[in-house]
Amino acid sequence: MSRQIRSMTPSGENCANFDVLIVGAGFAGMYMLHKCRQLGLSTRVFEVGKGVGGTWYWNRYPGARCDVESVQYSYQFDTELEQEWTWSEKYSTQPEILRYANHVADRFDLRDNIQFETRVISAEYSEADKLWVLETDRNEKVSSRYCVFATGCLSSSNVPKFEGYETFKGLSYHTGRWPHEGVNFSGLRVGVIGTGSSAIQSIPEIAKEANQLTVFQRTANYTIPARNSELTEDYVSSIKADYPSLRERARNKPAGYDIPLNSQSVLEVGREDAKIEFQRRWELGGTQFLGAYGDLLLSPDANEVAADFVKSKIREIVYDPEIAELLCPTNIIGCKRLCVDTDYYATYNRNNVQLVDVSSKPIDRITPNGILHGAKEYEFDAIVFATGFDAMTGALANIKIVGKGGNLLSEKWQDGPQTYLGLTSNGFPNMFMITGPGSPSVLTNMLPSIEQHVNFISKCIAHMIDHDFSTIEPDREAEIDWGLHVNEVAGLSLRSTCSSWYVGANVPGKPRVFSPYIGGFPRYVERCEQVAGNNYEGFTLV
Ligand code: N01
Repeated sequence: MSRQIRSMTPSGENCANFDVLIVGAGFAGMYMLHKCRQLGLSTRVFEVGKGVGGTWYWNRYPGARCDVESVQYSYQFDTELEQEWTWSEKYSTQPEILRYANHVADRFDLRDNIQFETRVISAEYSEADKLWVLETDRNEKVSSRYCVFATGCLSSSNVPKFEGYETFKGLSYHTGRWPHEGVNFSGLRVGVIGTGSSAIQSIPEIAKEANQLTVFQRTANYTIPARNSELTEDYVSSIKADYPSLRERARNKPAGYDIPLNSQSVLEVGREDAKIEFQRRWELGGTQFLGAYGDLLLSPDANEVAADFVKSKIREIVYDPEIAELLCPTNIIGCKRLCVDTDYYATYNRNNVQLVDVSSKPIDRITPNGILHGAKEYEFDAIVFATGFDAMTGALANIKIVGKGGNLLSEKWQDGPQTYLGLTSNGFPNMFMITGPGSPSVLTNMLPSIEQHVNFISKCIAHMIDHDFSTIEPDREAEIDWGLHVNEVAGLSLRSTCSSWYVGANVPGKPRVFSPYIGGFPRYVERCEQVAGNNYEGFTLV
């Protein structure tokens, strides 16, 4: 059904006007655009990249693949799309996911409404006109009634301010901004800084190509073998024959991801029996490892049992006992995001790979020839910064977002993000965030979380139009209550207890707040449905 918003151009501005402006053309922005078009709303999407795909457009480092099973890391809003697309592997590679994103863009004819190679630099709310005015790096201004940020949770690259960074004479790359033409490391001496998911996926691949590879590890990480495999025709047919059941099972799981979960306490079953279950899950591979028992992320004693199992595996795989000990993490398993790998630990058995521990003494500086650590200069032809992202809030912080009364979102959030449901923020009417801080987002399978948010936002906009409302804004009390609830549930999990990007610890000066909502996808969805069902409880509609 086509809906019309009688919005006008902001007073005194000569700019094009839309019903909805969307920032970002990853999976969130693409689906938001599709829904807006279904509602008959005039919509424009701004995207920095030359193509769609977001995360999967930028993160092209060797070995990049998703660690959520492909058949679940996919849209479910269109049954024909589900049927016509066939995933080739259990965990898709970045090129395959990007092909999927492009397929969706073509199939739903999305490109005409996306303006590529355009960065939004500011978004200001005009109270007089009840419009958002966005300014881009192309010196243009556009306005709209609604503004939706689909800017991603892990899209703003974080390169720590290493002294001498700009003096390096060799090649340097960030995993999250990888060159489209790829990089040939053959014959090169390569340094990798970081041992998070991106590093753990890329290190085994770079090691196969490079002459020498040196990894600088600040915090050892737990990783579980992926056990990736090609999907058989039979398996794909069985999934396609009953996609709704799979989606339904996933929707009812805390992470919106259908993996086997056991609610039993590991402390009740005892270490020996637990070992059998951990071994079974180790052989199965993937993040389901942490679903072995219900208390692994609740009790330090329980967590230790799982951690000890993984450490025993590291000691089994890595030949050199000293290197094995360096690779054994000392923190809680699952506190930082659990990684999934192919041959990560075994890579340290290669003659051309060395590990440098920078945990107690940080990297001193980057030099023209490489990296100085302690008394030693490591010489490199290329340095890979696998140093992660300014997560959850970084992409929003890069845009000057100004709400009512000329107030800046960055100032409002200087002690941590404040949102209602991770979707909206008081003082910023008609503004939505997809998978924003305070929503399950990064603790879930992103695709269903994105779809749930987009469905919420599009229903809300339809409701506004149908009832002739012009603005929606969350109440401050509702936002405060939601923030308290997000904090309260975070405090119950061991996940909030260590220095990770979940709490912003990887970016110096960032407030330490556990910003995703850890209460689980089903509980969150129920709350959103309750809010919408009660005429947008906690919001003021004008
Ligand atoms: O980033 P990270 P990432 N000196 O922040 C180190 C998703 N993802 O890009 O732990 C030395 O995890 C830092 O050390 P420390 C996934 O959600 C998914 O790898 O802070 N080292 C750490 O080792 C993931 O969690 C997939 O002590 C420094 C590393 O850099 C998220 O993205 C694949 C340093 C950064 O690790 C981010 O992963 C890839 C310094 N000054 C990513 N500064 C899949 O789906 C930072 N480090 C599989």
